[in-house]
Amino acid sequence: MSRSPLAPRVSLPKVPSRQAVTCPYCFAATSAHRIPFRCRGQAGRRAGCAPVLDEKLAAYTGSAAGASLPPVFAAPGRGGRADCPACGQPTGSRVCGECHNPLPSAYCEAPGRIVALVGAKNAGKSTYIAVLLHELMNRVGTELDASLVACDDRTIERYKRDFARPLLEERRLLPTTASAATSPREPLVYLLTRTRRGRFARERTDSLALVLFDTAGEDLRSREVRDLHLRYLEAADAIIFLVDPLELPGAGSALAGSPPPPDADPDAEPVNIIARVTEALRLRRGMKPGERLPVPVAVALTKIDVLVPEMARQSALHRTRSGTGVLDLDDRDAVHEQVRSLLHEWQAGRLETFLGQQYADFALFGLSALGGVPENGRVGPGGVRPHRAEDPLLWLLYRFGMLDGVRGRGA
Ligand SMILES: Nc1nc2c(ncn2[C@@H]2O[C@H](COP(=O)(O)OP(=O)(O)O)[C@@H](O)[C@H]2O)c(=O)[nH]1
Ligand SMILES: [Mg+2]
Ligand SMILES: [Zn+2]
Ligand SMILES: [Zn+2]
Repeated sequence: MSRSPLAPRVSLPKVPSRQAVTCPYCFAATSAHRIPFRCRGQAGRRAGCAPVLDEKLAAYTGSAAGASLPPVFAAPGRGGRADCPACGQPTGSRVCGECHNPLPSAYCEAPGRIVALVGAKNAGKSTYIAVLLHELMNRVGTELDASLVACDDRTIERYKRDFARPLLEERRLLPTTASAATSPREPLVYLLTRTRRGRFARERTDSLALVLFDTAGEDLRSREVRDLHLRYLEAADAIIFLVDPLELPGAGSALAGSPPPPDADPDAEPVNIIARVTEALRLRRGMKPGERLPVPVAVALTKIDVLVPEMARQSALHRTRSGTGVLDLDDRDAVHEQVRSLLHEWQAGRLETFLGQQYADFALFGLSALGGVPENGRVGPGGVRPHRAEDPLLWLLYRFGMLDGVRGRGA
Protein backbone atom coordinates (compact mmCIF):
# COMPACT_ATOMS: atom_id res chain seq x y z
CA MET A 1 0.00 0.00 0.00
CA SER A 2 1.28 3.43 -0.77
CA ARG A 3 1.88 5.85 2.05
CA SER A 4 -1.05 8.13 2.65
CA PRO A 5 -0.18 11.66 1.55
CA LEU A 6 -1.87 12.93 4.67
CA ALA A 7 0.07 10.89 7.17
CA PRO A 8 3.24 12.97 7.59
CA ARG A 9 1.39 16.16 8.36
CA VAL A 10 0.24 14.93 11.72
CA SER A 11 3.70 14.74 13.23
CA LEU A 12 5.00 18.00 11.81
CA PRO A 13 5.92 20.61 14.40
CA LYS A 14 3.79 23.72 14.64
CA VAL A 15 5.13 26.47 12.45
CA PRO A 16 7.32 28.67 14.69
CA SER A 17 6.59 32.35 14.84
CA ARG A 18 9.38 34.79 14.11
CA GLN A 19 11.37 36.91 16.53
CA ALA A 20 11.59 39.99 14.37
CA VAL A 21 8.57 41.85 13.10
CA THR A 22 8.25 41.79 9.32
CA CYS A 23 6.46 44.75 7.82
CA PRO A 24 3.48 43.46 5.84
CA TYR A 25 3.81 46.40 3.42
CA CYS A 26 7.47 46.47 2.43
CA PHE A 27 8.67 43.28 4.16
CA ALA A 28 11.54 44.93 6.01
CA ALA A 29 12.29 43.08 9.25
CA THR A 30 12.82 45.00 12.49
CA SER A 31 13.48 43.58 15.92
CA ALA A 32 10.38 43.94 18.06
CA HIS A 33 11.75 46.59 20.47
CA ARG A 34 13.12 48.88 17.76
CA ILE A 35 9.90 49.73 16.04
CA PRO A 36 9.39 53.49 15.78
CA PHE A 37 6.29 55.38 16.93
CA ARG A 38 4.08 57.99 15.40
CA CYS A 39 2.96 60.95 17.51
CA ARG A 40 -0.80 61.01 18.13
CA GLY A 41 -0.86 64.60 16.98
CA GLN A 42 -3.41 67.27 17.78
CA ALA A 43 -7.02 66.37 18.33
CA GLY A 44 -9.71 68.66 19.67
CA ARG A 45 -8.16 70.44 22.63
CA ARG A 46 -5.34 67.97 23.01
CA ALA A 47 -1.98 69.52 22.25
CA GLY A 48 0.38 67.58 20.03
CA CYS A 49 2.60 67.81 17.00
CA ALA A 50 1.17 69.28 13.82
CA PRO A 51 1.02 67.10 10.71
CA VAL A 52 3.96 67.23 8.32
CA LEU A 53 4.54 65.55 4.98
CA ASP A 54 5.74 62.02 5.70
CA GLU A 55 8.16 61.53 2.84
CA LYS A 56 8.75 57.84 3.42
CA LEU A 57 5.04 57.08 3.39
CA ALA A 58 4.51 59.29 0.34
CA ALA A 59 7.30 57.46 -1.47
CA TYR A 60 5.66 54.17 -0.62
CA THR A 61 2.15 55.07 -1.75
CA GLY A 62 3.43 57.13 -4.66
CA SER A 63 1.37 60.11 -3.57
CA ALA A 64 1.49 62.93 -1.06
CA ALA A 65 -2.28 62.58 -0.54
CA GLY A 66 -2.94 61.14 2.89
CA ALA A 67 0.74 61.38 3.81
CA SER A 68 0.43 64.51 5.91
CA LEU A 69 0.69 63.07 9.41
CA PRO A 70 2.21 63.70 12.83
CA PRO A 71 5.92 62.87 12.95
CA VAL A 72 7.56 59.49 13.48
CA PHE A 73 10.16 59.08 16.23
CA ALA A 74 12.39 56.34 17.61
CA ALA A 75 12.01 55.28 21.25
CA PRO A 76 12.55 52.16 23.32
CA GLY A 77 8.78 51.84 23.71
CA ARG A 78 8.26 49.76 26.84
CA GLY A 79 4.85 48.16 26.92
CA GLY A 80 4.19 49.32 23.39
CA ARG A 81 3.96 53.01 24.37
CA ALA A 82 6.31 55.97 24.26
CA ASP A 83 6.20 59.72 24.84
CA CYS A 84 6.77 61.94 21.82
CA PRO A 85 10.05 63.83 22.35
CA ALA A 86 8.65 66.93 20.63
CA CYS A 87 5.27 67.39 22.35
CA GLY A 88 5.45 65.00 25.29
CA GLN A 89 2.19 63.21 24.45
CA PRO A 90 2.14 59.44 24.95
CA THR A 91 1.41 57.32 21.88
CA GLY A 92 0.89 53.66 21.15
CA SER A 93 0.91 53.90 17.35
CA ARG A 94 3.85 52.18 15.76
CA VAL A 95 5.03 52.24 12.18
CA CYS A 96 7.52 50.43 9.99
CA GLY A 97 10.87 52.24 10.05
CA GLU A 98 11.34 51.75 6.32
CA CYS A 99 7.99 52.67 4.79
CA HIS A 100 6.18 54.33 7.73
CA ASN A 101 3.04 52.25 7.29
CA PRO A 102 1.21 51.45 10.53
CA LEU A 103 2.07 48.28 12.40
CA PRO A 104 -0.86 47.42 14.69
CA SER A 105 0.19 46.70 18.25
CA ALA A 106 -1.37 43.21 18.18
CA TYR A 107 0.91 42.54 15.24
CA CYS A 108 4.04 43.87 16.97
CA GLU A 109 3.41 41.99 20.19
CA ALA A 110 2.60 38.63 18.72
CA PRO A 111 4.57 38.80 15.50
CA GLY A 112 1.97 37.89 12.97
CA ARG A 113 2.24 35.38 10.26
CA ILE A 114 2.08 36.62 6.73
CA VAL A 115 -0.14 34.73 4.35
CA ALA A 116 0.49 35.33 0.66
CA LEU A 117 -1.87 34.62 -2.22
CA VAL A 118 -0.56 33.66 -5.66
CA GLY A 119 -2.26 32.71 -8.89
CA ALA A 120 -2.06 33.08 -12.65
CA LYS A 121 -4.01 35.78 -14.42
CA ASN A 122 -7.68 34.76 -14.50
CA ALA A 123 -7.22 32.14 -11.78
CA GLY A 124 -9.87 33.96 -9.76
CA LYS A 125 -7.65 35.97 -7.38
CA SER A 126 -9.59 39.22 -7.33
CA THR A 127 -12.91 37.44 -6.96
CA TYR A 128 -11.46 35.27 -4.21
CA ILE A 129 -10.05 38.24 -2.32
CA ALA A 130 -13.44 40.00 -2.44
CA VAL A 131 -15.31 36.96 -1.19
CA LEU A 132 -12.83 35.65 1.35
CA LEU A 133 -12.57 39.01 3.09
CA HIS A 134 -16.34 39.35 3.15
CA GLU A 135 -16.69 35.86 4.64
CA LEU A 136 -14.08 36.62 7.28
CA MET A 137 -15.76 39.88 8.21
CA ASN A 138 -19.13 38.17 8.49
CA ARG A 139 -20.12 34.50 8.67
CA VAL A 140 -16.72 32.91 9.23
CA GLY A 141 -15.55 35.66 11.54
CA THR A 142 -18.57 35.06 13.75
CA GLU A 143 -18.06 31.30 13.66
CA LEU A 144 -14.44 31.60 14.76
CA ASP A 145 -14.99 34.51 17.10
CA ALA A 146 -12.28 36.27 15.13
CA SER A 147 -12.05 39.83 13.97
CA LEU A 148 -10.65 40.98 10.68
CA VAL A 149 -9.37 44.53 10.76
CA ALA A 150 -7.84 46.52 7.91
CA CYS A 151 -4.45 47.87 8.95
CA ASP A 152 -4.71 51.19 7.12
CA ASP A 153 -7.34 53.44 5.56
CA ARG A 154 -6.19 52.84 2.01
CA THR A 155 -6.99 49.14 2.44
CA ILE A 156 -10.51 49.97 3.62
CA GLU A 157 -11.13 52.30 0.68
CA ARG A 158 -9.71 50.01 -1.95
CA TYR A 159 -11.55 46.97 -0.66
CA LYS A 160 -14.85 48.85 -0.88
CA ARG A 161 -14.20 50.52 -4.20
CA ASP A 162 -12.43 47.77 -6.14
CA PHE A 163 -13.85 44.60 -4.62
CA ALA A 164 -16.94 44.74 -2.42
CA ARG A 165 -18.99 47.37 -4.25
CA PRO A 166 -18.69 46.03 -7.81
CA LEU A 167 -18.85 42.31 -7.02
CA LEU A 168 -21.00 42.00 -3.92
CA GLU A 169 -23.31 44.99 -4.26
CA GLU A 170 -23.56 45.56 -8.00
CA ARG A 171 -22.93 41.91 -8.87
CA ARG A 172 -20.60 42.77 -11.71
CA LEU A 173 -17.56 40.60 -12.38
CA LEU A 174 -14.37 42.35 -11.44
CA PRO A 175 -12.43 43.90 -14.31
CA THR A 176 -9.07 42.40 -15.13
CA THR A 177 -6.64 43.85 -12.64
CA ALA A 178 -5.00 46.95 -14.04
CA SER A 179 -1.29 46.83 -14.51
CA ALA A 180 0.78 48.17 -11.64
CA ALA A 181 1.92 50.94 -13.93
CA THR A 182 -1.45 52.59 -13.39
CA SER A 183 -2.60 51.22 -10.04
CA PRO A 184 -0.83 51.21 -6.69
CA ARG A 185 1.55 48.36 -6.04
CA GLU A 186 0.24 48.07 -2.58
CA PRO A 187 -1.17 45.05 -0.87
CA LEU A 188 -4.40 45.01 1.08
CA VAL A 189 -3.28 44.37 4.64
CA TYR A 190 -5.53 42.89 7.31
CA LEU A 191 -5.01 41.52 10.75
CA LEU A 192 -7.07 38.50 11.72
CA THR A 193 -7.17 38.20 15.48
CA ARG A 194 -8.60 35.40 17.52
CA THR A 195 -8.89 35.38 21.29
CA ARG A 196 -9.55 32.09 22.98
CA ARG A 197 -9.86 30.97 26.51
CA GLY A 198 -7.04 28.48 27.05
CA ARG A 199 -6.19 26.21 29.92
CA PHE A 200 -6.51 27.68 33.44
CA ALA A 201 -8.97 30.24 32.04
CA ARG A 202 -6.07 32.16 30.53
CA GLU A 203 -6.90 34.21 27.51
CA ARG A 204 -4.72 33.87 24.53
CA THR A 205 -4.70 36.12 21.51
CA ASP A 206 -3.22 35.08 18.20
CA SER A 207 -3.01 37.08 15.07
CA LEU A 208 -2.31 36.53 11.47
CA ALA A 209 -1.59 39.13 8.82
CA LEU A 210 -3.37 38.59 5.55
CA VAL A 211 -1.35 40.38 2.92
CA LEU A 212 -3.06 40.31 -0.41
CA PHE A 213 -1.53 41.60 -3.60
CA ASP A 214 -3.86 41.61 -6.51
CA THR A 215 -1.38 41.75 -9.32
CA ALA A 216 -1.90 41.61 -13.03
CA GLY A 217 -0.05 38.65 -14.48
CA GLU A 218 2.04 40.79 -16.82
CA ASP A 219 3.41 42.76 -13.88
CA LEU A 220 5.60 39.89 -12.88
CA ARG A 221 7.60 40.70 -15.98
CA SER A 222 8.49 44.10 -14.60
CA ARG A 223 11.59 43.92 -12.52
CA GLU A 224 10.47 46.28 -9.77
CA VAL A 225 7.18 44.49 -9.21
CA ARG A 226 8.84 41.10 -9.41
CA ASP A 227 11.32 42.10 -6.73
CA LEU A 228 8.56 43.27 -4.42
CA HIS A 229 6.71 40.04 -5.02
CA LEU A 230 9.74 37.96 -4.28
CA ARG A 231 10.23 39.80 -1.02
CA TYR A 232 6.56 39.19 -0.33
CA LEU A 233 6.87 35.48 -0.98
CA GLU A 234 10.08 35.24 0.94
CA ALA A 235 8.51 36.91 3.96
CA ALA A 236 5.41 34.74 3.74
CA ASP A 237 4.85 32.19 6.47
CA ALA A 238 2.24 30.47 4.35
CA ILE A 239 1.17 30.57 0.73
CA ILE A 240 -2.19 30.02 -0.92
CA PHE A 241 -1.90 29.10 -4.60
CA LEU A 242 -5.04 29.48 -6.64
CA VAL A 243 -5.44 27.22 -9.64
CA ASP A 244 -8.15 27.56 -12.27
CA PRO A 245 -9.28 24.02 -13.16
CA LEU A 246 -10.15 25.29 -16.66
CA GLU A 247 -6.42 25.74 -17.20
CA LEU A 248 -5.67 22.10 -16.49
CA PRO A 249 -5.22 20.30 -19.79
CA GLY A 250 -7.25 17.19 -18.98
CA ALA A 251 -10.11 18.82 -17.14
CA GLY A 252 -12.17 19.77 -20.21
CA SER A 253 -14.56 16.80 -20.24
CA ALA A 254 -15.36 17.06 -16.56
CA LEU A 255 -16.39 20.66 -16.82
CA ALA A 256 -19.75 22.01 -17.82
CA GLY A 257 -19.69 24.26 -20.86
CA SER A 258 -16.70 26.58 -20.76
CA PRO A 259 -14.01 25.51 -23.20
CA PRO A 260 -10.41 26.29 -22.26
CA PRO A 261 -9.39 29.90 -22.95
CA PRO A 262 -8.13 30.42 -26.51
CA ASP A 263 -4.88 32.20 -25.61
CA ALA A 264 -3.38 29.16 -23.88
CA ASP A 265 0.03 30.39 -22.80
CA PRO A 266 2.40 27.79 -21.31
CA ASP A 267 3.74 30.52 -19.01
CA ALA A 268 0.30 30.81 -17.45
CA GLU A 269 -0.14 27.08 -16.83
CA PRO A 270 -0.71 26.53 -13.14
CA VAL A 271 2.11 24.01 -12.77
CA ASN A 272 4.53 26.43 -14.39
CA ILE A 273 3.48 29.36 -12.23
CA ILE A 274 3.88 27.30 -9.08
CA ALA A 275 7.20 25.97 -10.33
CA ARG A 276 8.50 29.48 -11.03
CA VAL A 277 7.49 30.77 -7.63
CA THR A 278 8.97 27.71 -5.96
CA GLU A 279 12.24 28.09 -7.79
CA ALA A 280 12.52 31.72 -6.75
CA LEU A 281 11.73 30.81 -3.14
CA ARG A 282 14.35 28.06 -3.06
CA LEU A 283 16.93 30.41 -4.41
CA ARG A 284 16.14 33.22 -1.98
CA ARG A 285 16.07 30.88 0.98
CA GLY A 286 19.24 29.05 -0.09
CA MET A 287 17.62 25.63 -0.06
CA LYS A 288 19.77 22.59 -0.74
CA PRO A 289 18.73 20.16 -3.47
CA GLY A 290 16.33 17.59 -2.06
CA GLU A 291 15.48 19.80 0.90
CA ARG A 292 11.81 20.68 1.09
CA LEU A 293 10.51 24.16 1.76
CA PRO A 294 8.97 24.44 5.24
CA VAL A 295 6.25 27.02 4.45
CA PRO A 296 2.79 25.50 4.57
CA VAL A 297 1.21 25.68 1.12
CA ALA A 298 -2.49 25.49 0.37
CA VAL A 299 -3.28 24.76 -3.26
CA ALA A 300 -6.89 25.46 -4.15
CA LEU A 301 -8.81 24.71 -7.31
CA THR A 302 -11.08 27.69 -7.84
CA LYS A 303 -14.40 27.77 -9.73
CA ILE A 304 -15.36 24.22 -8.74
CA ASP A 305 -18.95 25.17 -9.49
CA VAL A 306 -18.07 24.37 -13.11
CA LEU A 307 -17.63 20.68 -12.38
CA VAL A 308 -20.45 18.75 -14.01
CA PRO A 309 -23.31 17.87 -11.68
CA GLU A 310 -22.73 14.08 -11.85
CA MET A 311 -19.47 14.63 -10.11
CA ALA A 312 -21.18 16.50 -7.34
CA ARG A 313 -23.04 13.50 -5.98
CA GLN A 314 -21.44 11.94 -2.94
CA SER A 315 -18.56 14.30 -3.19
CA ALA A 316 -16.69 15.59 -0.17
CA LEU A 317 -15.90 18.71 -2.12
CA HIS A 318 -19.53 19.51 -2.80
CA ARG A 319 -21.01 18.98 0.60
CA THR A 320 -20.67 21.86 2.98
CA ARG A 321 -17.82 21.88 5.38
CA SER A 322 -18.53 20.15 8.64
CA GLY A 323 -17.33 21.40 11.98
CA THR A 324 -18.04 24.74 13.62
CA GLY A 325 -15.25 26.76 15.15
CA VAL A 326 -12.87 23.85 14.60
CA LEU A 327 -11.17 22.16 11.68
CA ASP A 328 -12.79 18.79 10.99
CA LEU A 329 -9.75 16.73 10.04
CA ASP A 330 -11.79 13.90 8.52
CA ASP A 331 -13.50 16.37 6.21
CA ARG A 332 -10.12 17.91 5.44
CA ASP A 333 -8.65 14.52 4.47
CA ALA A 334 -11.64 13.67 2.31
CA VAL A 335 -11.41 16.93 0.35
CA HIS A 336 -7.65 16.61 -0.06
CA GLU A 337 -8.10 13.06 -1.40
CA GLN A 338 -10.81 14.10 -3.79
CA VAL A 339 -8.86 17.00 -5.24
CA ARG A 340 -5.86 14.76 -5.49
CA SER A 341 -7.75 12.18 -7.52
CA LEU A 342 -9.26 14.91 -9.70
CA LEU A 343 -5.78 16.18 -10.48
CA HIS A 344 -4.68 12.69 -11.46
CA GLU A 345 -7.79 12.17 -13.57
CA TRP A 346 -7.04 15.43 -15.33
CA GLN A 347 -3.46 14.51 -16.14
CA ALA A 348 -2.28 17.06 -13.64
CA GLY A 349 -0.87 14.49 -11.27
CA ARG A 350 2.55 16.01 -11.75
CA LEU A 351 1.33 19.05 -9.86
CA GLU A 352 0.85 16.91 -6.77
CA THR A 353 4.15 15.10 -7.32
CA PHE A 354 5.91 18.43 -7.62
CA LEU A 355 4.33 19.84 -4.47
CA GLY A 356 5.30 16.68 -2.56
CA GLN A 357 8.91 17.03 -3.68
CA GLN A 358 9.20 20.73 -2.95
CA TYR A 359 7.09 21.36 0.15
CA ALA A 360 7.13 19.58 3.48
CA ASP A 361 3.57 20.62 4.19
CA PHE A 362 0.96 21.08 1.51
CA ALA A 363 -2.77 20.56 1.32
CA LEU A 364 -5.23 20.50 -1.58
CA PHE A 365 -8.54 22.35 -1.68
CA GLY A 366 -11.44 23.01 -3.99
CA LEU A 367 -13.61 26.08 -3.69
CA SER A 368 -15.97 28.37 -5.48
CA ALA A 369 -15.96 32.06 -4.69
CA LEU A 370 -19.08 32.81 -6.73
CA GLY A 371 -20.93 29.55 -6.18
CA GLY A 372 -22.19 29.52 -9.74
CA VAL A 373 -21.16 30.20 -13.31
CA PRO A 374 -21.33 33.91 -14.17
CA GLU A 375 -23.17 35.12 -17.27
CA ASN A 376 -22.54 38.18 -19.43
CA GLY A 377 -20.11 39.78 -17.08
CA ARG A 378 -22.42 39.42 -14.13
CA VAL A 379 -22.74 37.13 -11.15
CA GLY A 380 -25.36 34.38 -11.72
CA PRO A 381 -29.01 34.93 -10.71
CA GLY A 382 -28.58 33.51 -7.20
CA GLY A 383 -26.00 36.14 -6.27
CA VAL A 384 -22.60 35.42 -4.77
CA ARG A 385 -22.81 32.17 -2.82
CA PRO A 386 -19.32 31.14 -1.81
CA HIS A 387 -18.61 27.48 -1.25
CA ARG A 388 -15.70 26.39 0.96
CA ALA A 389 -13.92 29.67 0.25
CA GLU A 390 -12.55 29.80 3.80
CA ASP A 391 -11.17 26.26 3.82
CA PRO A 392 -7.52 27.08 2.95
CA LEU A 393 -7.43 29.76 5.61
CA LEU A 394 -8.93 27.49 8.27
CA TRP A 395 -6.28 24.92 7.53
CA LEU A 396 -3.55 27.55 7.87
CA LEU A 397 -5.04 28.71 11.16
CA TYR A 398 -4.90 25.11 12.29
CA ARG A 399 -1.29 24.80 11.19
CA PHE A 400 -0.44 27.96 13.12
CA GLY A 401 -2.08 26.62 16.25
CA MET A 402 -4.89 29.18 16.06
CA LEU A 403 -7.66 26.65 15.45
CA ASP A 404 -8.24 23.20 16.95
CA GLY A 405 -8.48 20.15 14.73
CA VAL A 406 -10.93 17.38 15.61
CA ARG A 407 -11.63 13.87 14.31
CA GLY A 408 -14.55 11.54 14.51
CA ARG A 409 -17.23 14.18 14.10
CA GLY A 410 -18.85 12.25 11.26
CA ALA A 411 -19.70 13.85 7.98
N1 LIG B 1 -17.61 29.76 -12.41
C1 LIG B 1 -16.85 30.58 -11.69
N2 LIG B 1 -16.11 31.50 -12.31
C2 LIG B 1 -15.33 32.31 -11.57
C3 LIG B 1 -15.26 32.21 -10.15
N3 LIG B 1 -14.38 33.14 -9.71
C4 LIG B 1 -13.93 33.80 -10.80
N4 LIG B 1 -14.51 33.29 -11.93
C5 LIG B 1 -14.32 33.70 -13.32
O1 LIG B 1 -12.94 33.92 -13.56
C6 LIG B 1 -12.72 35.22 -14.08
C7 LIG B 1 -11.42 35.76 -13.56
O2 LIG B 1 -11.54 36.01 -12.18
P1 LIG B 1 -10.63 37.11 -11.48
O3 LIG B 1 -10.97 37.05 -10.04
O4 LIG B 1 -10.76 38.40 -12.17
O5 LIG B 1 -9.18 36.48 -11.73
P2 LIG B 1 -7.73 37.12 -11.49
O6 LIG B 1 -7.22 37.52 -12.81
O7 LIG B 1 -6.92 35.98 -10.93
O8 LIG B 1 -7.87 38.26 -10.54
C8 LIG B 1 -13.94 36.01 -13.65
O9 LIG B 1 -14.21 37.04 -14.54
C9 LIG B 1 -15.03 34.98 -13.65
O10 LIG B 1 -15.56 34.88 -14.94
C10 LIG B 1 -16.05 31.21 -9.51
O11 LIG B 1 -16.06 31.03 -8.28
N5 LIG B 1 -16.82 30.42 -10.34
MG1 LIG C 1 -7.47 40.22 -10.79
ZN1 LIG D 1 7.47 48.71 5.81
ZN1 LIG E 1 4.40 64.87 19.16
